[in-house]
Amino acid sequence: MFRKGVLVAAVAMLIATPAFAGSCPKHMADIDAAMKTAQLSDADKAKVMQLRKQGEEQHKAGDHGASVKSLGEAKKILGLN
Ligand SMILES: [Cu+2]
Repeated sequence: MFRKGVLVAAVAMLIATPAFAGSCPKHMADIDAAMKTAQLSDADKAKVMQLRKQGEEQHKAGDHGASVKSLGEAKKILGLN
């Protein structure tokens, strides 16, 4: 029973982790694509770039929850989400 539980946990992590970690680069790509055509004030543009940078750093540090939150805020300014 113990071994089966470990196996189930390991498989669940294998499935869940890449999917979760993988959503950050997708958000970054969405932001980069939207920035090319975005009609934003300089202040909003700076805010988006700041959040985009912060999100990337959080992602690289393994803090994907914070990263998704920062990138989500950037996307909100861009009118995405
Ligand atoms: Cu991430």
